[in-house]
This record gives sequence, structure tokens and C-alpha cells, in this order.
Amino acid sequence: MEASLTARDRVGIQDFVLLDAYTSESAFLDNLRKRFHENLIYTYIGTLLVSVNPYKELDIYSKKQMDTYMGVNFFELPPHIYALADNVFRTMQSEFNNHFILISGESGAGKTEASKKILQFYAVSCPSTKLLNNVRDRLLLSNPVLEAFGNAKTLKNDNSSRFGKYMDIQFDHQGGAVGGHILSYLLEKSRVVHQNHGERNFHIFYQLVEGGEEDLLRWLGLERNCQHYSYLVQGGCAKVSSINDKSDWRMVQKALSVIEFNESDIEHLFGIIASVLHLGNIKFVADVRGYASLNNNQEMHWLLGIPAQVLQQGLTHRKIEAKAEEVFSPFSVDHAVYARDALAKAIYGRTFNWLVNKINESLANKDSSRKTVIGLLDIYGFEVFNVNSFEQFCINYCNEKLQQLFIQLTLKSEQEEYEMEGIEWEPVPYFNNKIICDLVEEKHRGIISLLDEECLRPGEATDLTLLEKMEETIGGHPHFVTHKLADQKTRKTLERGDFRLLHYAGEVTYCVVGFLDKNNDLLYRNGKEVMRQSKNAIIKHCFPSTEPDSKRRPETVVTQFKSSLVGLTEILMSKEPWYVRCIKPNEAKQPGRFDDVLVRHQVKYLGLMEHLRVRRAGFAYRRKYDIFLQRYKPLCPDTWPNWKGTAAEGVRCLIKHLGYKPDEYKMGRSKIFIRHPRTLFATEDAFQVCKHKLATKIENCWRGI
Ligand code: AOV
Ligand code: MG
Repeated sequence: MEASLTARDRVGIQDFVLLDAYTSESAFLDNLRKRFHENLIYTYIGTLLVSVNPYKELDIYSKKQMDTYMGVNFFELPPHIYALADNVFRTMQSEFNNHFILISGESGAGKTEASKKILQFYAVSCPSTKLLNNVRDRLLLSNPVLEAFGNAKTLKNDNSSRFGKYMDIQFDHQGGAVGGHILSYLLEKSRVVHQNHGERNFHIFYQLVEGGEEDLLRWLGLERNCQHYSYLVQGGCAKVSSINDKSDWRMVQKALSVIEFNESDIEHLFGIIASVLHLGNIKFVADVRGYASLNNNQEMHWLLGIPAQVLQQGLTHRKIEAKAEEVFSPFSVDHAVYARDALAKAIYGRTFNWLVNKINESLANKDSSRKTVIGLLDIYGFEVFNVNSFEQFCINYCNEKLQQLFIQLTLKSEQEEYEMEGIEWEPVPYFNNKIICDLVEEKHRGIISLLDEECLRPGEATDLTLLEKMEETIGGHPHFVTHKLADQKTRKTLERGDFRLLHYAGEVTYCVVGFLDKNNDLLYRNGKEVMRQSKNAIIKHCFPSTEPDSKRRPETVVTQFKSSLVGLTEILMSKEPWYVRCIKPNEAKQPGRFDDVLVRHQVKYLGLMEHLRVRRAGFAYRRKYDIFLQRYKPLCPDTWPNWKGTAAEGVRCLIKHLGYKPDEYKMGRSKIFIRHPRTLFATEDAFQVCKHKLATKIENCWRGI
């Protein structure tokens, strides 16, 4: 007894629901800390998995471990991401419905790693044939490619996702992974032309320069020296000790060939990457009239397959249509730099979308038979830097939306369901961040509307008029603070051009400079026209001649993003949810360090205590009477093979026969609620035995034994 107590003291408890002092945040933290120091990074709250980033390689992801977790009931083994993955898979198989796993947590908490582990688990554990192995390899290898083009080193994370990713893995009715589909969300394009101190551009640029073969670099006109490229050195950290650009390059090459990129695709793709680097090195000088002229760059126009003259004019002039005439108005040097950067961002951003489409073609399953899917959502986490701009505003807004979804699906709907089903229930209070979502997205009054309105007043509106408008319209909102109001609300002063949002995950001060410009994301019309003349097949595809010209205003960046998040929410709401909540143990990215204050803050804002309270007081499982009866009726002679009464009566009869104790379950209006998973597991195990016996009986019957 004593020995087991000691072990429990040392390694903590693997499911918070079983924690004695479950309501105390300190007990919660103690348990998490204990387990973290024993390298036990996973802990459950019922079926929700809490994961703490170990910041070191743990020997828990081997094939042997995968085998151990395959097909085993959830709570029979220590918590693991594989247990969750396996449970989702088996539920999908038995109920033949769609699921998604929402992986959330702040930047650097371990979301992307978690999503990779889940994908690897499916790749290894699903039934395989030669054909399926092909799909499996492509699913797995889409990751290094997308990470190379869409991830970068930030101050928070050396491999930070700079785009949102939702991936559907499709399974056939035998459980084989037969295809996949990826949706990507708002890539942080501004990084192509600007990086803050201590940050890098997207990995692929460094991989190419460091790892590209001699012949390739010569052909692309590149030097093997990142310092040579102005788009690569602004953060002052082209080399990072935790990143091996050379071996990553080799990995990406291998991946591209498996995903069926042919030689010409690869040639065109790296032609583009190189031309962005060349573009960044173009210097403009003022001619005698003060207009921009540029040094010639042979490689670039050759790589893009655009005549030098055309490209040169495109970078130094703007086309204006006056009556029936076309007039080219020359740029100032500043203007030309702006147009060059806009072009670089557009080229990279559109190429990234092309890449996602190309990967999707390779993952597509052409067979039309019905499939079930498991969706994996891995999006950029909440982030706060010293200076936060439009990009952080979009990223943090996205995290608000996901938190809102979590609240709706767990805390809110769960409690509403008890009420609806007539189950006695003491409500658990929680902070609902809807108020912040509304502040951002409410029609006419929300920040997005105000921002878009200002974008519609070119020439008149500036970032500062936006700030004034926000002050006027939402100055009284409890989650919004500006310079004028700072002292009263948070007693922290703010710079003039700043505003602060009190997000669910903490306060973030945004610098309003650049908001209008980034939201408009304008590319001069002749920039597009120049690109249309390109002989590079990818560029041709990305700048189609059918694209409407700027006469009709394109949707702003934030409005497009908002709509894409609405779409994402709809996709998710149609599936069964599962959750992984990732926690970052320290800001220094170091192993073995558990910063109490930092972790406590995350436990708070992720709503883990509230989730635990609901779980603890509530019921782990619920099933509609008819579904429950249909599955388990062979376990009781009175309900098998047919039950004549209502499903609820049948269930009552069934569980009486199974010996459920009164405190283990509750009968709702349309569902049975089961308090602890072990009750359901015992029933499920009995069912499996019974199914086996029945199958043998039927088989023997056929054989005439
Ligand atoms: P994120 O996806 O949550 O951040 P990552 O998954 O990229 O964070 O994790 C950051 C780093 O932490 C990784 O590069 C690993 O070094 C380490 N790490 C995370 N999980 C594990 C694990 N299970 N085992 C070992 N090391 C781990 V962001 O994309 O920035 O929001 O935007
Ligand atoms: Mg990530």
C-alpha cells in the first residue's frame, strides 16, 4: 500500500478527473509538474489530452509504443497521444462517422509536433497494401514540404507555423488511409520581405541556399551565402543551432519526388524561390528627376521568363488608364521598394497556395465509395511579442475563435445538454470569450468592420484615423484599451499609435502602423500584368489572365480570413470533437524547466479547471438510447434479438441485466449518461466477447458443425 502511494506521489495521477482535491488549481498544477519531471508529459481530463512540451526527445514514440497502444481501451495504459489517436480511430470505425482533433495552445506549446505524431500513428497502424502505402507516404511527406514553405523561426518557436492547417485523413470502411485533403489558412506573407530581430524568413530559402546542389545554385544564379540576400538577413540569425537546413533540404527533395512533383515542377518552383531572393536584392536609385531606376538583374527576368524590359518597367512604373489611353507613371524610390516587396509577397503567397493544391491533387482519392474522415487542426498559436502587428491580430483572433468553439462544444453545450435531458445539474461558471470575438467581428462596430471601412477611404484614411475611429466606436468596451483610456482601465501606459486587446489568453498591445496597408494587400495592376507574361508555368497558373482586375475591389485580407474561419467552424461542427490542449512549460525552450506562473496562466485561460469541473460532476459518456440498445442488446436475453418496447425501456432492462449501479448512470430524455468510462469499457469488452461467440456460432452453423 505504502509503495503504491509513493509511486502515486511521485508520478501523480494520470487522469485529473481522479484527483482528490480536484477543484484546486494548485493541486492541478502540482500533478502536472510532478508528471512533467518524470517525463510523463501527457495527462487526461476524461478524454481530453493535456500535453506539456518536454523540449527534449523522449523515447515514447517508437513503433513498439504504437503497437502497445493499438486497439487497447483508452484508460488501460498511461496517457499518450497514441491512445487518443487510437480511440478516435476506433470510434470512427465502430460508429462510421467523422471526427476531428482540435490541437490548441500558445506558440511553441507543441501543436505541430502533436499533429505529426497523430499522423505517424495512423500511417503505421492502419491496414496497409501497396496502394495504401503510397497514400501513407504522401500524407506523411506532405508535412516537411509544407513546413519548409510555411514555417519559420520566430522568437517563440524555431519552427513556428506561419499558416493555419486543417488536414482531413480519409479512411475506407476497412480502416485503410485512402486519401487526404489540406486546407490552409492565411499565410504570414509579410515575412518574405521583413523579419524582426531574432527571426528568419521561411525555412525553404535557407534550405535552398545552404543545401542546394552546386549545379542548381549556379543555374539559379545564387551564391551559397545567406548573408548575400537582403530578404534573409534582417533578423540577424540566418543560422540557427536547432535547425539543419542542409538535411532538411534533402528531406524536402525526397518528399517532393514522393508527392509526384516532376522535374519541371521542381525547376519552376525553385526558379520562383530564387527569383524572390533576387527581387529582394534589387536596389533602386533616384534618377535626375527623382524617379526610381534599377540595377539590372539578368537572372531574375530569366528565371521568371519575363523580358528584362517589361520587368524593369513593371517595377518602376505604375499603369494608369486615362480615358482610352494607357499612361505609365514613374515611381519614386520609396514607392518602387514598396511595389517590389508587394510583388515578392504576392509571388510567394500564390506559390504557397499552388503548392497546397498540388499536394491535394496527390492526396486525392478518386474512388467515390463512402469514406469517413479524421480531421487534424494545427493552427498558429496565440502569440505576444514586444511589437505586435496586423499578423498577430489575425493569429490571435483565430485563437479566440477556436477557444469559442471549444467553449461551445464542451462547457456550454455539455451543460445545456444536461438541462435539456432533465438531468439534475449545478451549473459550472466559466469565462465566455464571445465578448472578445464580438469586439473583433461584430458587423458595423467590430474592429474588422472599422478596419475595412477605413480601407475604403484611400487617400483620406490612415492607421491613425483607424485608431480614432476605434476609440470613438468601441472605446467603452471592457476588452479594448487605447492610449487615451489606458490609465483608467489597466494602469499601464500605451504609446500613441497603439491599442490593446484584453484577449482570453492575456493582454496584447498592437501597433496600428501598417494595419490598413496589410489589410488592403494591394498589388499594382501592372505588377499582375507583368507576371502574366511569365514563362514559368507556376507563375502563369498563379497569375491567370482571367483574374479580375482591380476595378472591382477584392475582399480585404481580414475579411477573407474571417470568412475562411466561418467555413472552418462549419466543417468542424459537422464532426465529433476531440481535444489536445498543449502547454508550454517555459519561455526559454529548455527541457526540465517548469515555470509555475507561466503554466498556471495557461491552465487558467485554456479553461482546463472548468472543463475538469464539468467532467468531474458530469458524465464521461452519453449515447442515444436507440444506438446504445442496438449495439449492446446481444448482452441480455430479454433484449436480444429484438426488443418490442421503447428504446429507453430496452436500455433500462439491458443495464439492469448488466448490473449497473444507480450512481454509475442517469437516464435522460433521449440518452443514457454513463459517469465513468470504465463502466462503458466493461460493457464494450463483454460485447466483443459476445460478438466473437456469436460469429463462431454462425460460422459453425454454416459449416454444419
Ligand atoms: P507549436 O506548433 O505549438 O507552435 P511546435 O509543435 O512547433 O509548437 O513545438 C515547438 C518545439 O518544441 C518543437 O520544435 C520541438 O523542439 C519541441 N517539442 C514540442 N513537442 C514535443 C514533443 N512531444 N517531444 C519533443 N519535443 C517537442 V506555433 O506553430 O509557433 O503556434 O505557431
Ligand atoms: Mg505549429
